[in-house]
Amino acid sequence: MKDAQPRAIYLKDYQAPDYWIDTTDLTFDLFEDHALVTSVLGLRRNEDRGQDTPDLTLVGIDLELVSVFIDGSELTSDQYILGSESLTVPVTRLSFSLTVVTRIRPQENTSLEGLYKSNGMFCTQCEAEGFRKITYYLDRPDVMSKFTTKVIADRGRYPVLLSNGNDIARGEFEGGRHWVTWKDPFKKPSYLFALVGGDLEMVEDSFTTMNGREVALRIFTESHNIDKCDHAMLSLKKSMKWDEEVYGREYDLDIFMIVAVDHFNMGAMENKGLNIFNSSCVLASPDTATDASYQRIEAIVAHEYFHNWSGNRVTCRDWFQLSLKEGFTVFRDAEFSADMNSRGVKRIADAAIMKTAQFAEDAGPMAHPIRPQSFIEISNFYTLTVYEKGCEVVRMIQTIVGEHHFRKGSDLYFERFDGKAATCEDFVKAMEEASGVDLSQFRHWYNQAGTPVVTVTDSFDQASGRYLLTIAQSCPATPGQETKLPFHIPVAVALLDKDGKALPLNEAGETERVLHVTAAEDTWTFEGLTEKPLPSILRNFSAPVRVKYDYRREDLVFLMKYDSDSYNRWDAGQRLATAVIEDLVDGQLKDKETAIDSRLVDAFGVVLADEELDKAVKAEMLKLPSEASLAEQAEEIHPLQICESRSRVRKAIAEAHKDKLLELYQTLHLKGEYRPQAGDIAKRTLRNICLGYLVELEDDSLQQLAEDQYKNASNMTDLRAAMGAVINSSFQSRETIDSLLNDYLDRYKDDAVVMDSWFMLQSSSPSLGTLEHLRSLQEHESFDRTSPNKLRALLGGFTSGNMKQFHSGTGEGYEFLADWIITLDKQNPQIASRLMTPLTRWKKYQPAIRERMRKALERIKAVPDLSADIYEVVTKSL
Ligand code: B3K
Ligand code: ZN
Repeated sequence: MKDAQPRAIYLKDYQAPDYWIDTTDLTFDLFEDHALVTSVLGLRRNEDRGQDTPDLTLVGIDLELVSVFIDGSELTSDQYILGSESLTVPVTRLSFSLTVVTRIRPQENTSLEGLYKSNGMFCTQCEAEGFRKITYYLDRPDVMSKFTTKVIADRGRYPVLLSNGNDIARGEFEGGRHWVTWKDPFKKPSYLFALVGGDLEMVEDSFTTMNGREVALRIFTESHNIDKCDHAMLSLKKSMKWDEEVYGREYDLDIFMIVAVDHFNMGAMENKGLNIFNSSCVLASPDTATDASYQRIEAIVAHEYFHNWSGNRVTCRDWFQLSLKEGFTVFRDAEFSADMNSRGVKRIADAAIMKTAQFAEDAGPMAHPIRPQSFIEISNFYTLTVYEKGCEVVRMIQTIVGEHHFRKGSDLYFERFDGKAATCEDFVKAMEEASGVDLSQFRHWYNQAGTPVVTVTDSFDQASGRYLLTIAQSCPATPGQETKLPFHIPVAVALLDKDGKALPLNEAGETERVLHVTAAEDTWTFEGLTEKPLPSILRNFSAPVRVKYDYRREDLVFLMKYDSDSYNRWDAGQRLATAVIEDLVDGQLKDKETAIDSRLVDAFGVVLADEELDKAVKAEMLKLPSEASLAEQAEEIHPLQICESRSRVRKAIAEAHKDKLLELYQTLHLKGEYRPQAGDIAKRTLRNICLGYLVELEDDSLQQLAEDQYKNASNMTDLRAAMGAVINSSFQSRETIDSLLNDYLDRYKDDAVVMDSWFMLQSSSPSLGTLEHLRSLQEHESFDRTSPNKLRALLGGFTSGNMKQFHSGTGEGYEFLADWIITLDKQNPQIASRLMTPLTRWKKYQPAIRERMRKALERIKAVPDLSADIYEVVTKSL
């Protein structure tokens, strides 16, 4: 029996373990209907907890216990206690060996956690608490052990057998079985354990480290995908080099492996020396992957590689510290991507995710600090808050202590905690010690949830030439945290004169200054000005906060044109567009005809015509705020009005600037071989944005443009963009749309990753993605309900990417989602829980919608035996 109701655990209750596991020797005997796991643990009393020998309790889930031995003697069943999720054995010595044999059924494991099968191959996912589905263990990250793993399987079916570390021995058994033994010389927690067994091919390369050591690099996939690994390999080599140059971190084993698997709950996993990846985050070729996938692959390969130090060599003491490894590693991968591509655009893209999705999380029922104080199911805390806001917190530390001290702090942190399990506090202390900067107040970022609001007011006194900038901060209440203490917020500002030039702010002539906002309210004085400047606030998104300043629309137009900070220049455009679209939403609600503010349309024309503007930034500036972003900023969400108003503005921009859009579309056409490089990517992105606008117009020749681009595309980026343009256009016939969809299907039906987009393009299309259409798609032969990627494409595309259809009718979309959640909860709780997120935001919607969303949640809540994952989210949301 499981606990009747899942219970919360608290950070404040943390206790060190009673025992350490110095060595872990595992043997896996893999068969077609089960696997036998023999685990030999070298245990030692944690003497900090006493000299006595209390009973040892190990955790285990869904295991069939076969036998238990202590120091070689088998225990009888009255000598141990077998709980529903635990095994307790008596202890009489300070150190001893425990052998446990269990039987597990990877073939029946649909949760994709622990050991499972994907397309006939064995693979594992152990973070956070999946190892307990493999064997009884102290499955907690502060227990670090040296692992040796022997894998035995049929040679024909599973010629490749992998685990962490180096392979030290291999051999054959009679009956066609073979074995390989792997030894990992580094201590690690169980969540970093990995095993793979399958019929895989590999590409191989090598990297010479800064100290001249040769590391073998291997990427494994099913044979039909073996030609799609080059980009991941190149990304890996770039990451290894970058981590040496920027952080002084060298790789430590003789071999680094990546395995691509189709069925995977998230993007990838940083298992020591054996990263396991979702195929969609590894495989790329010009005609199967878009520019966006190329960049995502580069970023994720880097992220997982960087974990080798920030996560593996130095790990987390407990799961409340998750942001210690994730926030820091996201920061590292963001900086890597900025160095490899366009820094300005990377910052804009990251800020956009924060402002639409993370701010929404902070404002929702699951809001938590980057270091949560409690959780029911840790899987629910792999969130944008822990990852992306965690990254922003690390970035603020760098802004506050300076780049030089930040690097000294990171060196100190790695040195001090190498081979150990650390806490967020340890990280902050290392930064404080290395820099001499007091971060006491800054620590509130780790404890307090919610997005701070920074309200800026200013005044200018002509006679004295004095300009005053007053900054006040506040933070809304979040569940369990009614009031907040003031944060330490670094706010980067510049002051623009009437020609748009940034004024010098000190003797050295610097034009940007970081204001350290620490009080509830504070005022800064700038002397010697001759006119009232226009402030450019929170440059480069220097803190994860909302800025309130009473910009006039002309001011925003001005900033769009002159601000030298790419992020703020973009943000000014987003603010203006949001305000204009909100006018239209208001008008619709009041049944009042409202004209589109021409200043926005004109400003977009200026952006289009600006020859100086970096193309990548220009592309970003030409995107209207997404529906999700408009929803996030609304007091009360009126989804259908948002969709309609936004689309009206798109049409108006297209109409006003048709010629310029067409001219850009034509001149940006790239000839020659596809290269996933920043310059080319910017051109393709900009060109496809132009296409998106052009198909808003009822003009046969423009509609033809999209169709022609589909037919002539020489790479997946252009093909997918053209397909999107055709599907989403109101002026294309169903016949044309179907013929393109069929063509795509014909070409790509055997490529699972490419087919994900086929589903996603349809489910997220406001015209095509109706409930009826979704029901037919879920029966399609290329759909696979056991594949998280397919589920995300179909359901995520609909609920998060198709505001119009998800909210249309009288709640049928919510009931459809609820049905899926209830089914999926039995199969794969982690995926079910993720997909439920859109429903949890019900309180922000207009009353009729709110009520229907709540009803769907209530129905889920009433289902008996919910997983801890769904139970936690549903009870916190209602
Ligand atoms: N550490 C993994 C995430 C594991 C999620 C488990 N539910 C991937 C990453 O952040 O690199
Ligand atoms: Zn990570």
